[in-house]
Amino acid sequence: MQRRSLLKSTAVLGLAGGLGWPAFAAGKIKPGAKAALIVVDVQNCFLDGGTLAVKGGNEVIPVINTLAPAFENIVVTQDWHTAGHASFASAHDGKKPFETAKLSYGQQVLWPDHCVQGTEDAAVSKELKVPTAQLIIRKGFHKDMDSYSAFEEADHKTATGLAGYLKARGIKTVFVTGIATDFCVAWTAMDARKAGFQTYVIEDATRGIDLNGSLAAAWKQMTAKGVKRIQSADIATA
Ligand code: VGL
Ligand code: ZN
Repeated sequence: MQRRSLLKSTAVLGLAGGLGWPAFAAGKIKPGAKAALIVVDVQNCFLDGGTLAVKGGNEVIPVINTLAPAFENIVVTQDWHTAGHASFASAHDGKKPFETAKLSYGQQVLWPDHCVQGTEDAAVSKELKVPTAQLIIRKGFHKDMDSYSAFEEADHKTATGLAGYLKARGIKTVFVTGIATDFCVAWTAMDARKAGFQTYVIEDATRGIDLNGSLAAAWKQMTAKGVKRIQSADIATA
């Protein structure tokens, strides 16, 4: 039934196009009232000059700024660590950044000190233009636990409340953008699927860290979980 009505509406759209209507949504995804844009960690720490700068990170900003007006619902996330956080190599004797350590909830990649609460490094980039964003989710603020995902912390138990917020507002579909593709974007997208949302990652609106092949691995895992990989040009923007 759903498929048949989809076919029908496609035919109508095709006809409308032929009659000279604007190429409105032709082959493009038009996010409606039930869709939300999630902008992950576009913070100074992950941008040029930041404590954990991601190559090309700044390039996501104009892409997200162009997408934002097409969304009625926008959520921004912020990596928000305590000083001396367990995800920092500096908190573990003899460990260097990008090595791993076994913590209570499993293996943890150890990072340079980054995104410490209240610092300019942790601020959302001033270049990011998402004036209609209604919610900022801060994560990674428990000293002994990391949280790549905007939905749940690394123990896969402690919820941030984002799923409930989105569901209470009737959101069915999320579009994930930001930094880093292979960590916070991927974990957020996979948890969005787990929470029952239709989930897209807009690839050119993300950049990855790519630690030992982590970027390709993340895409493989995301795809296996039903996350759809699209480009910003696939979205109908004004
Ligand atoms: C992130 C590493 C450490 C991310 C956050 O935003 O992807 N990556 N903390
Ligand atoms: Zn972090």
